[in-house]
Amino acid sequence: MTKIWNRHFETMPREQMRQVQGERLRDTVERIYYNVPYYREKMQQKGLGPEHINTIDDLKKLPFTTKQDLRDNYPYGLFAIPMTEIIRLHASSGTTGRPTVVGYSRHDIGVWSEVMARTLTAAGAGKDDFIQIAYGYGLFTGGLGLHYGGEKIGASVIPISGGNTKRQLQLMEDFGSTVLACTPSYAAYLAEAIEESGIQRENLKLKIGVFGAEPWTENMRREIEKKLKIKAIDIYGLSEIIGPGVSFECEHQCGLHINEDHFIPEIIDPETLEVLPEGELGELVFSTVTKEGLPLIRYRTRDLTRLNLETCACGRTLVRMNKCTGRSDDMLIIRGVNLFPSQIESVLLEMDETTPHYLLVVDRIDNLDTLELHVEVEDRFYSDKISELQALRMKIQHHVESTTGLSVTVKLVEPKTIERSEGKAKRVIDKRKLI
Ligand code: DLL
Repeated sequence: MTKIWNRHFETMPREQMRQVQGERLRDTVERIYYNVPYYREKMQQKGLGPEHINTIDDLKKLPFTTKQDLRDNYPYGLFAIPMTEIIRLHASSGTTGRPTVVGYSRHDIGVWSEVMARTLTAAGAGKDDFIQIAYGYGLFTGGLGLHYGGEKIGASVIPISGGNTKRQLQLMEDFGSTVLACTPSYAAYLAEAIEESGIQRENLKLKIGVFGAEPWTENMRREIEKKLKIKAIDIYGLSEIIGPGVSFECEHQCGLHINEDHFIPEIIDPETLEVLPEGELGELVFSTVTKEGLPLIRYRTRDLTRLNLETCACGRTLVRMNKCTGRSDDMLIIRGVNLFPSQIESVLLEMDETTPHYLLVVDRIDNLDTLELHVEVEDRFYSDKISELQALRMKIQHHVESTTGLSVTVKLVEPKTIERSEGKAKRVIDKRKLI
């Protein structure tokens, strides 16, 4: 039978869940109204007081929160409890300006461990497992998030942190790691490194991967699963909401279950800000309803996905979100055409000759956007014959153009020359933004 960490909440009938969410929302709104001046003002501007929020249906009355609001109140302005009650700080770097700072009370660390215990249990991990945590430890939430969850389920946690690939492989073999936790791009890199190291796969005990923190496609999943001979599970989260542990896949790999007794999701149209009906694609928004340190109401993630309320084959009733393959702010607009880097990744992984290691270089020359794709060729297809490489270049160009509708210049590069990432991968250089 499917193992479920918290059967009560993870399989709760939907109507009961809405009840729980409504009660918790009411409590959270009361706390932020009295403790966070920023929220009090925003609610007052809308003519709202805590008495107006009674059920989950009242959620849509509340104002949104954005990353900019966190920046404007840097570092601690949105915290809802005194600093004496905050026992941990994390931060996410972001692309511009100041980091976003998040704070946890002891209770919050408990919530985080709980949702991570659910995540790891759904991935198939338990007491007998050795979890190699190759997410970065530090201000990034990946390392410590997985760490507390791993300890909570009673697994043996190996807090190796990111990087130092040689050591990762040595410990993986010597310590008998059964679960690998890292970004999918680092997992792809480790798979390559294992092939090169001469380590025999049968000497490794690896069986599960818990990968997240960046978008990755189904094709990438299949590639990693094949190369590492493991089951690769997608996990999603963001620092502002708690870190990893917001949602997780189960063994059926058909959408990520959201821990919605703690984080209530909505999908909105990013332009009109209207809430969209179940199943429609839009921007994911979360309200935290159990957090004490930094409760956030209707936080706009910028991640694009859709929700599915059907009960999963695993028995969980928790609403599922689709794999996130793009963010509204990752989307490139090239000559008016929308392009997500994940579309390129998918094309490359469908071809035998190429690896998922690529770099998109976008520029503007004479007022016209240009798109250049640097692709690494699989070792065995890298040839000295110019004509063969030329044919391959044309083939990739054709595939990319027919999938995306954009003309592209393809540059083939030698195997292992595109920089590997030990954390989140960088796939795009947009020179238009640098000007
Ligand atoms: O990346 C938390 C995390 C750590 C999640 C380890 C999973 C595993 P941030 O650094 O704040 O937090 O980045 C959050 O990363 O808004 C998404 O755009 C992206 N992201 C996270 N997980 C996934 C995923 C952590 N599974 C931002 N698929 C989010 C796609 C993801 N994107």
